[in-house]
Amino acid sequence: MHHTTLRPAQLLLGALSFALSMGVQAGTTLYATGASWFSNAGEHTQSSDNYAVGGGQDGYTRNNYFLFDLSGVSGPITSATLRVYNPNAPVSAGFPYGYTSSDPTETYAVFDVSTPAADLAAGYGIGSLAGQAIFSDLGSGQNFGMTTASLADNGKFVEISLNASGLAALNAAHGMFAFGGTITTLDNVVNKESLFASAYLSSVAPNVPQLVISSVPEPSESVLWIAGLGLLGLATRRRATRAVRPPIGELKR
Ligand SMILES: [Ca+2]
Ligand SMILES: [Ca+2]
Repeated sequence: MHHTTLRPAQLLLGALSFALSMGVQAGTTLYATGASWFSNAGEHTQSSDNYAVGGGQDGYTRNNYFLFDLSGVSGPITSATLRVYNPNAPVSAGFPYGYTSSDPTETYAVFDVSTPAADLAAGYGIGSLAGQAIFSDLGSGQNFGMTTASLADNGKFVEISLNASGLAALNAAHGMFAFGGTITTLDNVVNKESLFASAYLSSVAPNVPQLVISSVPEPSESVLWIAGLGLLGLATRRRATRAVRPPIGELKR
């Protein structure tokens, strides 16, 4: 009959390992719900989800953005990586794609965005002052991280590990959250110095840009876990005591 005393102990072990795997550090991957670019002339095509960034042969410079829905994230985020797919094929024959620069590397930096999500989605024509202000917002302010990109990144995810400012901003956010992006190593020549060329949010599946986060559970969840483990421990001890103690009838004999 010793298996009846073993079972609560096994339950306790199971609960412990579950708590360790699930509760202490949970990993979540969020997929971008929006992405696009604004040019330095203030242009933004409302329906476009092309997230190319940098200098183009048309003489315009582009900053991009990525939108994520954080409403399902609970608990403090302890680390986060923005992963953005960089194509290795043109969207149409002859189009530039991925990393296109005469320089061996370019630096891509991620910034805070103070523009509301609804304004990021709206359309703006060339010369729009509102569009130009958004272009500036996407490439300035608080830096959240940066990375060096090269031809070797074509056909891969470019990864930007978020710094303390980025984590603080994520933890302060509720609902929709936007990252702005810019190439900080552009020269002053009209040429191609771009990243994510030919990249469209709607056509890069299954390589949709993503935010991979690690978070700890809410304090209330932790308390529940500890309380649950305590109750299991108590049950284990009670059963063990009951099994060891002989029946009352036997004691009288
Ligand atoms: Ca900004
Ligand atoms: Ca450059």
